[in-house]
Amino acid sequence: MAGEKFTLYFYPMSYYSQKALHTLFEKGVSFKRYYVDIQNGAQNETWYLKINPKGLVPVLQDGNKYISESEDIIDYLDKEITSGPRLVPDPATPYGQEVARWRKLLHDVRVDVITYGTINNPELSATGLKMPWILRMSKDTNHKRLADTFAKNKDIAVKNPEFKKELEAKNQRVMTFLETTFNKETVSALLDGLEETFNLVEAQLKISRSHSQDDNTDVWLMGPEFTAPDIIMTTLLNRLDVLGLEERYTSPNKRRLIYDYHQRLLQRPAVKATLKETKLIIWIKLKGKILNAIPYVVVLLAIGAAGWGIYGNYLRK
Ligand SMILES: N[C@@H](CCC(=O)N[C@@H](CS)C(=O)NCC(=O)O)C(=O)O
Repeated sequence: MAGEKFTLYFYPMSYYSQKALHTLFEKGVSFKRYYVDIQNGAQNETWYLKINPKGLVPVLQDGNKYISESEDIIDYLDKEITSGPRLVPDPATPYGQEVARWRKLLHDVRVDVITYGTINNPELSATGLKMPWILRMSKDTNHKRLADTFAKNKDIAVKNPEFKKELEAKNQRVMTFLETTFNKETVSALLDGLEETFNLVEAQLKISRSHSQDDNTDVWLMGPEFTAPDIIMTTLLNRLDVLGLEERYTSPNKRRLIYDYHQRLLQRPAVKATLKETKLIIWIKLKGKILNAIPYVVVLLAIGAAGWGIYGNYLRK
């Protein structure tokens, strides 16, 4: 659409992209979308490395400014856009400091390892993965995809020495990441550690609820205001759901307040819009597959037509 101030470079299934998307929807701003297919290495192409040398999504573009890091995107949008909830209260106030503390605590959860670790060790998922089939996320495909990315990055680094340092560092990270996510004990330990984080969240919701005058009003993590830690919690809860881990962490018998909180989050229009957007991945992937198949279909049709012509000539003889 013409006239939009912001462009979001993102991948719909990416956790950090979902945080940025959710923020844009909470703020009620329209924006241009640019899909960066991180499963096929688009994040390491030179045009993208120019806007984010780390080769990670999301990136928010505002004119000639590019903001990477999902937490910085939240800060930026909250400063720029006055509509929607105030996500980042004044850090000079005790309330603002408490919000900042919760943001850090939740941002530090190693969701990347939890995600790939659960996919690579599916027995860790309590109720089974709910990944869209078209993403083909399995131990084998992940292994192959990361090995391909590794080789592609080496090639890009040779041809573009200005990105060599970044790409070499990235390949090192990819290697370590791969090893970590295949190590069931490490992933299990992280999942156990997450129990403690969720105990803290449950306790915090209890505090927020106890300060509320009325049982029927919506209470978020920090109280009556919806703030940045709620954006992270929404994304985390939705990710656990996709990984089939929601029962382990948020069953109503175990953590009633988190369960209720999640149900309330799911009613927010911005959350509904984010989830709808992430489901578009199926169409984006399908479109990619159809476009990739076109040259083969054309060749097959050409062969068919030529064969038909030869056969016609043979019959006429
Ligand atoms: N700290 C960054 C993390 C971004 C990140 O790790 N993005 C992942 C997708 S969820 C990515 O782009 N991965 C592609 C790659 O590692 O090549 C943030 O908060 O935005």
